[in-house]
Amino acid sequence: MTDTMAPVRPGKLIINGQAVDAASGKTFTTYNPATEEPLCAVAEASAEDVDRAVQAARAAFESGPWPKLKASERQRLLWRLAELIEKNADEIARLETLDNGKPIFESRQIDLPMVVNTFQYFAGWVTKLAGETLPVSPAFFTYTLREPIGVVGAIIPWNFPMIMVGWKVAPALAAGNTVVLKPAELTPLSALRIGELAIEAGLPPGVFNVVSGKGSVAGEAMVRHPGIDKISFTGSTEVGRHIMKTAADTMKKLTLELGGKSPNIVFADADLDAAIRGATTGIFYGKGEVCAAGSRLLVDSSIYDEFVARLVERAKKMAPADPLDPKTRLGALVSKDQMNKVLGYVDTGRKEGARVVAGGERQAVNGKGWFVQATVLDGVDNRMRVAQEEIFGPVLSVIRFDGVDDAVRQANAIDFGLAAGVWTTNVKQAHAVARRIRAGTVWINTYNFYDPGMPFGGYKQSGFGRDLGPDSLRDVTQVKSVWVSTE
Ligand code: TAP
Repeated sequence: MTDTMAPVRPGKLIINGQAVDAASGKTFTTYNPATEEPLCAVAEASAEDVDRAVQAARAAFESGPWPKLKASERQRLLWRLAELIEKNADEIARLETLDNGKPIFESRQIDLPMVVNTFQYFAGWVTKLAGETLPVSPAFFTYTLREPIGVVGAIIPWNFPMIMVGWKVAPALAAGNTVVLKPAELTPLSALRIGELAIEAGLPPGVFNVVSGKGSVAGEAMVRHPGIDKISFTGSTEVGRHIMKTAADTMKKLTLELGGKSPNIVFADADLDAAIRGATTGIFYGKGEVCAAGSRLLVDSSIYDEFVARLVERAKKMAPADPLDPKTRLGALVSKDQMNKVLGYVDTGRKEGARVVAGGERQAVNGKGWFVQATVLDGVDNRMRVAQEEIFGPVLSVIRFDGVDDAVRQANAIDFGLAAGVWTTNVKQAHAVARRIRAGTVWINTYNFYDPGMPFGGYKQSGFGRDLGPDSLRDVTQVKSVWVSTE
């Protein structure tokens, strides 16, 4: 029994430790992609609200209690926020599924624990971030301080809203920064709820602010605001490029996590049962609205026909269903526009000469919703648009290769470099190919695994900088060199 009709509270901005309306009083509506019905009204931040949030974050960074806290106290606050997220897990996961359309299985069993783990992982780092004592000359005592950058502006996409809050906010706060976060207009609810929980956890006012609103207004105002020292962005390559140009005016530091079209390579000697499972979850997990989706499946010629036949059989069993049903594994796409974009790409594939061997159509659930069938395009050439462009939906492009060098050549023949998969039982080949692939993450005999301890980010036009892991802390800190004369 689903409860999509249960009311969702209107969303308010989180500024300076308070839930507030937009200065203009304006709101926008967020929708349930599975029912096409409105969920609630959400405060729509303008440049004025962004400015209020930045002022609050600046004051909190420069003169609030935040910079004066003992590291162990900051650690305790982050841990407390993790505990509150866990305590409210069912509510936040439900909000995420209602707002985004992803299966509740993913929101509750995968995404929510990831957010909790991320805050706990970075809470652990608070007391371990250290500078160095460097031997330069007996005439000086020389050391470095690892310091926060200041106010971090986080701009996040709609595909993993709550996970992105963890990835952007936890390391920034652990390092002593303050944050202004803008969730995507399509999916603001989980970030706003976590913002409320940050107040309950006792984070000082202004340390973590959330400004829901349009990218072209609130996002743009953040990138232009001189009071923000760094932008940490996850989203499309196109918007990332625009942000990079705009941020140059105020010389902001940047982390850009952008799009991908990741190769998932199956060699003839692979454990085929495992590879079939990996190819399927690699694209259909998260409805394929996953930046690291294994959306280009490269299969060795000698096993190609058998592999595609088995893949098609599996894809045809993956019918879209009610996202609130715990058994559902394929939810609704985030919006009507996204559904139309994805179906448009299926048509493009057909015109380019690919064959639709599974799915390819919209499939309503209970007569409604922006659902698209699990789709497999066979006979794709790596130069086609469906092989080179990010579709961001449950559409797999299958490409043939002959031998290791051809596999690596085709895998790298693309502007993106976010992730890749390699399926083989040959250990030497696995590691050799992992080195030759130009991507920020390579999964060998697995796919789509993430952990707060492992850095994640792109090569090439998939961006630069890293979320997660120790590397992410380098991206939210700066180093000061201190010279003390000892003579
Ligand atoms: P975008 O359209 O790029 O939007 C991302 C965020 O940027 C949203 O919050 C958006 O606000 C905001 N934005 C839009 N225009 C802006 C501007 N001029 N200035 C500042 N902010 C602006 O991406 P999306 O459609 O939400 O997400 C899908 C894309 O994200 C895919 O390409 C996917 O590959 C990528 N992605 C990458 C990763 C990683 S880790 N590399 C992870 C997830 C997603 P609005 O929502 O209001 O437009």
